[in-house]
Amino acid sequence: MREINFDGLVGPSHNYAGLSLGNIASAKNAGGVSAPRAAALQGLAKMRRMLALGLPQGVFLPHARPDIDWLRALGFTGDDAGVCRAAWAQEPALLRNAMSASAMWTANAATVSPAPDTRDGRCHLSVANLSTMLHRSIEHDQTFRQLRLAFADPRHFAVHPALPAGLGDEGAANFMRIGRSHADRSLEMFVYGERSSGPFPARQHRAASAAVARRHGLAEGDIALVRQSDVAIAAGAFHNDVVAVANENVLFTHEHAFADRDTVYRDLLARVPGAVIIEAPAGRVSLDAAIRSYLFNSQLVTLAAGEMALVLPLEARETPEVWAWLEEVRAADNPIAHLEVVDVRESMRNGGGPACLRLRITVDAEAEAAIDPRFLLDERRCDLIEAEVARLWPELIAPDDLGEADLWHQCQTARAALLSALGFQAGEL
Ligand code: SUG
Repeated sequence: MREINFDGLVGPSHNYAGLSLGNIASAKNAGGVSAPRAAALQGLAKMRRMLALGLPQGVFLPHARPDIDWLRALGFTGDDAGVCRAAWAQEPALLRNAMSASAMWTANAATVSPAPDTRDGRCHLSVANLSTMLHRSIEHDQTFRQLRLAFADPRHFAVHPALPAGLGDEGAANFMRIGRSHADRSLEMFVYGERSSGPFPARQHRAASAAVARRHGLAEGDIALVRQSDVAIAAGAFHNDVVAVANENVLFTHEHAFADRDTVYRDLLARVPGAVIIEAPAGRVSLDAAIRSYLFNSQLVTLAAGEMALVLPLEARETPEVWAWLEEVRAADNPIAHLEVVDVRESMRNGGGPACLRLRITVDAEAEAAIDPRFLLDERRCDLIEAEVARLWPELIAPDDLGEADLWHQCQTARAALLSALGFQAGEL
């Protein structure tokens, strides 16, 4: 079995509208000028880097933006431009939401339980409702459509729609799978937040995590429901993957990621023989530095030789206390042997690091062959995407541009051209 990372391609409407309460980068950069073309090229370069490391790579495509159907459902009428014009005039905040390119962060697209963990031996995917943030709550319809197309074969996959909105679910960003190897039945750790007295919302509800685990048919003994620490949420860790990441038998985490760290570690070590916990003590790496640098929002991957690599954002190398500790981790006796640095600055300014940009799907050869190949990448398909992005994605978007008919039109035509170049029929996605 092997793990395929499906990255979200940054859409042409990528902008800094500051829509995410509790996401410090998004708030800090609100009102800034974004660079959608550079953003998509940065993301694509990361996908190519993964291919170069010998890892399989997939892609999910940008959602239709502005989301005209959503605006129509909110009562705006007319042709596409008329709908947007009315929204911009009456409720500009709604149009900003309808223009968000947030579907790029595919760690939030769904929660995935690979076949070895599930009762029926199929890979189960539950689309996340993302209901805590308005701009993200728009995503699940189009995500469901895309996942159902990509993983259409019912012999290998079961794709579940989003949970009811009252149960906040943020997908794989609050989920870690830890076991002996990708191929072994593993412990599925669901990390939730409690509504706290803190300044920011806890986006993942415990009941949502439990519902996903039930739907996926996981055995009781393979589930851990773990509470995220309030301190981490208050410091800006709006998702658990900002303070922890796991791969095969390794948990790489900050000391303050979980509410009850000792119990979490004890339970993990008891249930997963051979588990390795690599913890950043707060005395070496402050929670603030971890969140600023997105050290834990790295992709922890297993390379062909069996060694692990951390694929980190540039910001981690630029934060001295973080990089010094990482060099020690690399030199120490543990599975992490390589540090790979990628530039995803445009996404980082909205609080999305390397790990936010990807959804992991672990499959055996037969299930892999059943995936719609239009969602899988090789260098040639990367070239194809790159050419369309370079030709059609806007270079810059300033806040007021979001009200411009030219931009709405450009976002629609750029996406349509890309989908057609990749072999999708109009209306298929
Ligand atoms: O949901 N940012 C995203 C970032 C998601 C990161 N994903 C993971 N940690 N897995 C969010 O907060 C910013 C959008 C804006 O402000 O326009 C935004 O939605």
